[in-house]
Amino acid sequence: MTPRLFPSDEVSTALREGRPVVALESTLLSHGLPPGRNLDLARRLERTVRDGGAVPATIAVLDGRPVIGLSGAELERVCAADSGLDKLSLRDLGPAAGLGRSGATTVASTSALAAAAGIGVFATGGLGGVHLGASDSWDVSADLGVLARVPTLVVCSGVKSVLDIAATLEVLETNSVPVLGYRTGEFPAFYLRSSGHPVAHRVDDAKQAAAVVAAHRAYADSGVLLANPIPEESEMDKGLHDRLLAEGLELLRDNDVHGADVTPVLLEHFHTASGGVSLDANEALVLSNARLATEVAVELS
Ligand code: PSU
Ligand code: MN
Repeated sequence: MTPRLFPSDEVSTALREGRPVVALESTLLSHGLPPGRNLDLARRLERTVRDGGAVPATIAVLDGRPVIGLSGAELERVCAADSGLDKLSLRDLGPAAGLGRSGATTVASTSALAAAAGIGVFATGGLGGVHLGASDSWDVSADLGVLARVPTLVVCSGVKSVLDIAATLEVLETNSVPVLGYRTGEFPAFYLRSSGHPVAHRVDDAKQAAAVVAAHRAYADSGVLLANPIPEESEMDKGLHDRLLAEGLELLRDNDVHGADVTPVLLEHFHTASGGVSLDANEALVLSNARLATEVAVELS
């Protein structure tokens, strides 16, 4: 059965003509950034992709329709303070489509929708992963399971240190997802350039990344993770980072926060308690990932 997808005219034309397209997710806009800043970033991300010579395809589910390449008005709707959008992982796509609901897509659902639409490259901020204490809670993001099955290149800045990074890397290995460090031999930790955990492979330019992606497709159906550290000038101070992290984890415990709410609640704490420093960092890294993803998409096409 062909999935019901709603690509914009621009995106379908680009795909038909074999021109590069870069997918962008919407959860980082609606659930990861405050209204007021999210729309501006959404537009800058799309401009970055265009400036690099590719077509941006921001993805969300609107009134039950998975839209691949939101229009300007749809982007405004997703970023509105009163959007009321759900956070949709892959398990939620069927219910949202079947029941006519609207929601923002995570790495898991964006990768799956992008692949179904024929888009091979996707830029985001941070990947979901194995949560601390997952051996009791079983909280492992569906992002990992989807990367195991969907042949999308995901360009991100690693995972947050609110996750169990070592366990996340183990699960990626188990699922045969190659993790490439971009100009680094260490896995990045979102706000920080390094987590201290080594990656097995390093690439130094978009051409090398594209060569790996093209070769990987011949051997496995899994995706590829290209881990691009936050730009040096935007990296968060380690002391501030560690303090916010400890506070955030305490907040989760005190308020009994679980499941899909964990990441949004933590992000909100980082943004308010850092007086916006984490927002600047967040924006800088996503823009840098969009730039890199575009370079790779251009190489692949
Ligand atoms: N990490 C961030 N910002 C985000 C997310 C992760 O720094 O907005 C979002 C992404 O959409 C990611 C999702 O796919 O959270 C993972 O959520 P969960 O752990 O509930 O699967
Ligand atoms: Mn979870």
